[in-house]
Formats: sequence, structure tokens, C-alpha cells
Amino acid sequence: MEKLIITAAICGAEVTKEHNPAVPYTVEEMVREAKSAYDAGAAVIHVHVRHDDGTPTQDRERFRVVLDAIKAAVPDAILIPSTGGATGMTPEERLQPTELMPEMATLDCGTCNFGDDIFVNDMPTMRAFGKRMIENNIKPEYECFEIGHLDTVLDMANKGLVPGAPMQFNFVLGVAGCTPATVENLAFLVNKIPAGSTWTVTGVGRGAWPMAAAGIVMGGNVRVGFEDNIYLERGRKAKSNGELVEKVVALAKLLGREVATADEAREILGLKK
Ligand code: KMH
Ligand code: ZN
Repeated sequence: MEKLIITAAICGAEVTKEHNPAVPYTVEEMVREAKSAYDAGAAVIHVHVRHDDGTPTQDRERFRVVLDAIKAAVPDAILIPSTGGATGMTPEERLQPTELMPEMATLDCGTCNFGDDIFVNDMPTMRAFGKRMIENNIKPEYECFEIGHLDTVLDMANKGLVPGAPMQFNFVLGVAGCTPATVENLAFLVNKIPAGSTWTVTGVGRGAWPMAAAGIVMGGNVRVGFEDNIYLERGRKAKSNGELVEKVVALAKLLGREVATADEAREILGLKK
């Protein structure tokens, strides 16, 4: 089995300091959380940005400042800015971080319920995001929240509408209103991806730890972080993203899987030229 790539989704767009006071908003807090995750063993940092008051934004200049500050603190880490942003944002708003030419960015693979909201990724939106990533030579992380999202993006890849092989998928399971975080659902998805692809699993809420264990033993990769889950265990909040990553590292050790450095992760993801 390849080494395990751990991604830390350090802040997301929805979780707040009311949920967990360690959720980062400011540039300094973002750097603190990215560094805690990297030092604990994360090779990849998935980045959303906020204004200092916690409001989510996709502002290009805010992304520039945050990404530069994280790069200065952890130069090796692979940074994956979000093009998902928060529900209700326009496609144009969401695309702003792609203007900064990141090596990777998320590409969300279909519309779905998102708690009480709807996360809109209709076909014109997805075609525009695919075109932008082809033009700017950005490797997408294809985020699938629902089973049908995978078929949608595979069809687009066949038609050359999004970047093709080798594809990196992130199966985000357990969002309220979407495909539940079960091993059965994960196995169904993993069995459908093209040979040579890589994949990560993200379990949301109470799905976080079962999905982390499944990702480790099934040969995939694992995402954790405050975007998805704020608890180390029932009733015990994590004090940092680093604590969540440490738990994945401990699980991997128990289960006999080695953890990839950022350099090794770049190789596995095909980012090395
Ligand atoms: N905040 C969610 C509505 C992504 O980063 O690409 C979407 C999201 C996906 O987090
Ligand atoms: Zn995200």
C-alpha cells in the first residue's frame, strides 16, 4: 500500500468559535492551525478563508495573504484552496482563488443538500470550474458528496471538460442530507474510480473516525479537521487541528500504515513534474 496522505481541513466555512474556540479566523490563527496540523503529520492543508470576524469569504486578496502566510510557515505543505466557499456564494465569487495559480484546488461535483441549505454546483458551474482549472493548470481535488457526483465528473473527464488522469477524489460522506458515512457507501465509490486515481475520505461529524479507519485500511487517504468535525471523541473537543491529525497518525500506526511526508504526497498525487 502507498503511504497515507493526511489532509487537514482547518477551518471550513460553516464551523465557528462558538462550536470550538480553536476554529481559526485571522491570518495568525490560520497559520497556527496549519502549522499544528503539518507538525502532527498532515501533508495537505485544505484552505477556506474568513474575515477576522469569522465571516466566510472567497476574496482573492484574503486568500493570497493567508496562503502566503501558511507557505512561509510550512513551505512543503500542499495547499488546496476551496472553490466551494459557503452555500449561497456565486460561481464567480468562488472561483477567485484559482486566479492565484495554486497547484491544486477543490472542484465540487454536483448540487446537494447541505443541512438546511442547498450547495449549488449545476452543470454550467462545473463546466466553468473545469475550464478554469484546465486553463490555469490546476489539479482538482474532486469533492463528491453524493454517489451520483462521481458519475457526473467521470463523464465530464471523458469529454475533456475537466482535467483528467490521474484524478484525485475526496469522498465527503455524512453531510446532513447527503450520502451517509458508511463503509458500504465508501466501497461502492472507491470501486468505481479509474485505475491510477487517488482518493481521500472525509467523514463528517460522528462519521469522522470510522471513515478515517476505513480510509487507512482500504488503502485510501484521510481528511480530518475542524471543517468536518470538532471532536476527538464523544464529548471531548479537540484543542487544535493538530490533535485531530495526531489521532489519524496514531490510528495509522496501530493499523500498520506509514504516513506520507508532503514530498511523498506530491509524488503520490502526481504533482511532481
Ligand atoms: N462549505 C461547503 C458548502 C469545498 O471546499 O470545495 C463546501 C465546501 C466544499 O467546503
Ligand atoms: Zn471545504
